[in-house]
Amino acid sequence: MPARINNLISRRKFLQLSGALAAATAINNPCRVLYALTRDSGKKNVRDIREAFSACDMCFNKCGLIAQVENGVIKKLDPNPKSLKSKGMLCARGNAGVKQLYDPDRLKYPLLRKGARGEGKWQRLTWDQALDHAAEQFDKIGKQYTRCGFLFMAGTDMQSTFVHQFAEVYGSYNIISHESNCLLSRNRAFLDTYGVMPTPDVLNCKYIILPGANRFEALVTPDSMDLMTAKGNGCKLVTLDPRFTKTAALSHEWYPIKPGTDMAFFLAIAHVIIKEELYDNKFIKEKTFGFEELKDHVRQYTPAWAAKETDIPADDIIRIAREMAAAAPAAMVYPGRRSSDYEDSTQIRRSYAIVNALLGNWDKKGGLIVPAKLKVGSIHMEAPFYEDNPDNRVDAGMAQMMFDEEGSFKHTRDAVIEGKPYPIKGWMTYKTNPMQTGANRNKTIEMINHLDFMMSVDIVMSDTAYMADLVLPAPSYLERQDPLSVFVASSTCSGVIIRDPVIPAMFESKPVFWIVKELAKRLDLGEHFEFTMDDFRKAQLKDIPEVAKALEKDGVYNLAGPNYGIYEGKPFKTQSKKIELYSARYKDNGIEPMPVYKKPAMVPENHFRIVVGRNAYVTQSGSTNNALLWELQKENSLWIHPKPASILGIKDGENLEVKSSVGKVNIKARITRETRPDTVYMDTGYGVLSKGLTKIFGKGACISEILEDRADIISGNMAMHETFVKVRKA
Ligand SMILES: Nc1nc2c(c(=O)[nH]1)N[C@H]1C(S)=C(S)[C@@H](COP(=O)(O)OP(=O)(O)OC[C@H]3O[C@@H](n4cnc5c(=O)[nH]c(N)nc54)[C@H](O)[C@@H]3O)O[C@H]1N2
Ligand SMILES: Nc1nc2c(c(=O)[nH]1)N[C@H]1C(S)=C(S)[C@@H](COP(=O)(O)OP(=O)(O)OC[C@H]3O[C@@H](n4cnc5c(=O)[nH]c(N)nc54)[C@H](O)[C@@H]3O)O[C@H]1N2
Ligand code: SF4
Ligand SMILES: [Mo]
Repeated sequence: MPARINNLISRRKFLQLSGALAAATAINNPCRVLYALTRDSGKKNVRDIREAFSACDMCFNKCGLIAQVENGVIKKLDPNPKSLKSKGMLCARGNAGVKQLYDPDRLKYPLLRKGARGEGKWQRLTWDQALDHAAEQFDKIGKQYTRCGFLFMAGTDMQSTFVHQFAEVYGSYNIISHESNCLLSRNRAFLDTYGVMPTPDVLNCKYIILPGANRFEALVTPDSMDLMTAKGNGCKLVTLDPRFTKTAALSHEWYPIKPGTDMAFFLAIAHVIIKEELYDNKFIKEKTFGFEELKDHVRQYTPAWAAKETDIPADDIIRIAREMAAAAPAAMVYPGRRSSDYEDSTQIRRSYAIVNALLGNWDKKGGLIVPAKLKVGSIHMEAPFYEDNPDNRVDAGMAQMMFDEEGSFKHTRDAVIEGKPYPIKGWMTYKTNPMQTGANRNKTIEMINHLDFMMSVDIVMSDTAYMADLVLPAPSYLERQDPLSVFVASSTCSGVIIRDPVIPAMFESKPVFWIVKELAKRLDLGEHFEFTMDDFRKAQLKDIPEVAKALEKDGVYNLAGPNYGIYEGKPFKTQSKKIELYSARYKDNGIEPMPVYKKPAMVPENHFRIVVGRNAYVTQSGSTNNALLWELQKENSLWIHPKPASILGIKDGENLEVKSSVGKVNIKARITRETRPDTVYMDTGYGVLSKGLTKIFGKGACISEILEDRADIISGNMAMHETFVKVRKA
């Protein structure tokens, strides 16, 4: 069917499905959408066409886009070629943004839970009723349990900063982001080695090892784009992944490494580089700390030993070490992104950081760099002091070196369940879905059952919203004005991107900035939010007026370098003022100063290790119900290798039961050689509880239901690859 006809049909279907939508639109935004739709299907010659800049929000990358608007309806999203970060790319999910906007499943007005939690019975409220009710709960919980008795959790978003500011003026230190389920152990490792989190200059690199970094499916711009260009320019790509991902398929070499053994591989690489003196002596002397200790330490980690641990032949390890050293400094171990995998993930990532240091790629073209970043302003906010508050966050001290500003979802959830060190009875979530993305779903349910009040701000009835007491509808990114987003990307640029409403907010949806302002007023804290979004943006641009012009003209501002050599002569922000191969600070904190390899637990007989990952058309848990993306995959399945499948008598497509120590799910088998025989896999975002997600409800299984909630010991990052499951025919 031609795309245009298909579009018209689906728009009509959308209108039928959503009578409430039409009514709400008519109230909010003088019939524009309805009017435009009627005009469009009839008199095609009366057309009001315009284009508007925005930033994609189908994942955190914020690729630049240009929306095509016809008679008030967004028809299509195109890439903004001026964005150097996204380099003229809008991925499948980015293109599907229109279906997120016009999704009949969108939340339309505030809803109050009726009946039991998770029963799915709701009462429609006006905004005044909803905000009065919420303010009452905030007040009550603050008085009864101190202000820290309220927990705040906001996902990746330009407006998340206002949720954090609201938490601070309300008086709670218990603020967590999604990051303790994502990349904190990676950040910990690189910060503790280099004093800053570097950016990989993928574009100019000649040799890249991608350890479980699935850049051609788990898209990170510009790295995903640069990787392709670099490959075209002769860069060698080596992927280590227990699964044959698209990245593995596009790499020169793929090793299905035994899960949990990457540190053995990199310690052996370090062994070869040091033993064969393949490093830059001057660099090591001037810029690193603890080389002699490292030399002694890695002597034991021979390639022959690592081969047995990793299932990667010793000869290949030796060859890769030599090839990398020959390409250095334009060679790197890609730092990767999600590191919520093992209990020693910080130390695993330290081993990547150390090999990078041995390659001498710091601050060099094709190496690890720290691009110049724009200094944007903000509106200063003085938070009141609440005398009765406890001394610390509820999860304080539960990991050896937690990031105070991020905390740990895993440890916070445990603390809420135990009521220790003090009770938490309220929870606000904004644009995050821990019911799907926090390992061990039953524990999240248990946590919620310990609360007096839970409030969720989302665009659809996510599983997390489904469990809440009060659900508030938010506008999508195409209907909102956000603060400016300042980003640092790769070598090519850092910059600023702007997001203004392309069309007015539909239904009764309200941005979280407005929500927290209204709550603050009701809690006598209104004085802290006496500014508009325009005021906020003006403050951001105070010292960089040139940016405003570019944003107006191009929708994005790109800051060209300098990107290399900017660290020359500067001390590293570490204890020794150098790159720490050896960390005395770790030693002082009772942590191994250099990564010490510990064999991962053996997969018990008749069991598999289950790992987490992504494909190119799903963003974590958030887009499986998107009409366009859903067409690409309607449910998930369990990837299982033909060998164990045949032993278990499992046929392709057959129904399975997958059981771990914390839960069990039913899911269809996908028999494939694209995973190791000892490792199974399923996509995230299926097996939902929410009946409000009409396309995927009842489809597939929820991986978080069976993932054990272990944590990285150092950072408190969730560790999701430590789970073993038993698989049998259902
Ligand atoms: N099982 C499993 N767990 C994981 C991961 C995994 O792959 N599998 N990945 C981990 C990683 S790397 C990360 S980053 C985290 C991410 O975990 P989350 O922060 O939970 O991210 P999403 O799953 O994308 O959920 C985003 C939520 O925001 C809602 N939303 C989308 N757009 C808007 C909007 O404009 N406004 C509002 N108010 N809401 C919106 C969506 O409906 C959805 O409920 O999960 C981690 N946990
Ligand atoms: N399409 C798409 N793009 C995305 C996202 C998305 O959800 N969808 N999410 C964004 C976010 S928030 C993030 S954090 C990034 C995540 O980006 P990545 O970290 O690159 O992605 P993942 O797919 O989570 O994971 C890693 C890979 O590690 C493999 N793996 C499992 N165990 C091991 C092991 O022990 N060793 C090795 N070497 N590999 C292992 C898995 O099979 C998987 O393919 O992607 C971002 N981009
Ligand atoms: S990578 Fe795709 S989904 Fe993410 S911001 Fe860019 S276009 Fe949007
Ligand atoms: Mo992430």
